[in-house]
Amino acid sequence: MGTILHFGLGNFARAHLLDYTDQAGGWDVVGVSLRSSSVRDGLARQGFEYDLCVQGQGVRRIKALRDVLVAPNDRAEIIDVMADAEIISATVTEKGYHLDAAGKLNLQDPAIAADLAGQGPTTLIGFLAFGLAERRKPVTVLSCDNRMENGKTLETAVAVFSEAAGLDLNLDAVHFPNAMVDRITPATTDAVRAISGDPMAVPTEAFSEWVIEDNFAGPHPDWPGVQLVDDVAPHEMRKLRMLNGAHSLLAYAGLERGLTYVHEAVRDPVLRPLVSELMKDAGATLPAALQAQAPDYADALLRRFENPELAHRLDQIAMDGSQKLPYRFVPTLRETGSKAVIVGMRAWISYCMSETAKGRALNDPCAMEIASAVKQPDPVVPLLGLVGAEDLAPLIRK
Ligand code: CS2
Repeated sequence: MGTILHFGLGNFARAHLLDYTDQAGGWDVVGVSLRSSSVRDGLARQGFEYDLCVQGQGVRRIKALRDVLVAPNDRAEIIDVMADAEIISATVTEKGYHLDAAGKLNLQDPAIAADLAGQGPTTLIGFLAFGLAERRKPVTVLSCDNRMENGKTLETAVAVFSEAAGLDLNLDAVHFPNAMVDRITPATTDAVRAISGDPMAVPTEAFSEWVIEDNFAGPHPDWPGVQLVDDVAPHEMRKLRMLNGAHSLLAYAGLERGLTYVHEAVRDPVLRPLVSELMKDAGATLPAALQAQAPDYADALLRRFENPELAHRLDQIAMDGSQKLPYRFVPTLRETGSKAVIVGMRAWISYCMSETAKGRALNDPCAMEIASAVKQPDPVVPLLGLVGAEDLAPLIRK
């Protein structure tokens, strides 16, 4: 029996890590919501169990969640659980790492600055730094977010924060394996709630994948189907550039064409060949060993995207472009000059401009920077600067 303390209880975590852990058995999870208590309140009303509605496979009742803590109120308890948990994991999305376009911890970020000033912690980085500083036993910190080298990046961010906070933190006994995570998990709709009858139900697809660097500090659940490997990077590249790259192209170019869902956009006669081209270009950037599998992987992705039952909204994927595009578009564009990625990047830029023109602040941690970039005579360079690609402006300008 072991405990996982998991930060970020969005739908993805409840369809991925919690499903794997529930199936493994013998472990339980204590969840942490960093901001609101709504998920905790909803789950607490039903004993922290919920329905996972797996498309084409029916409903699974997930019971691995033992409790949910809410950061603003339960700080001391979170630090207490952190002192003994065997694994501390996280799905806080790309923006939850508070990094700049170069991937370094942004010490000026308001939430990080507040944590450093002792007004928190409220961020994952703050909780890890303060919690690990009080912990003596070895522990595994497992990032489950869509970033290249997510574990290594998190380790560096925690070290930089701890130094800035003057904490005496010895990370030798803390292992931060990299991991690639995959399962398409849309937001829950009223239709899904109605069908399952569970207000906390989570919809997801049958497919799932989890590749983890074999670098644990101690025990871990016997997660069914998980691949433990020495080097996760090729798998991260494959997934972030092909699946997530295609998703972002479909999101911005699909919204521009007045579409709503992924399954509509992937069937669009203009977007379909573009998506295939993007995945082909991205596949060409992969290490040789994975290039041979890329065409079959691309076909499998198209079938997953075509699934109308998932009702995966394009505007959900369009969020946080400044955090997502450095991994999804920029490497493929740099290495191949991909015309399909150029279309995607141009669609993101016009998305930023049209949303701002409609007076809507973007759902993006760089919303303010985007709003001021859009007002510039030439918004291309400052916008590309936010994703670490201003030097690619000549390629993007029409
Ligand atoms: C999506 C991802 O919202 C998005 O940005 O591209 O959540 C995607 O569905 C997952 O990474 C699939 O594993």
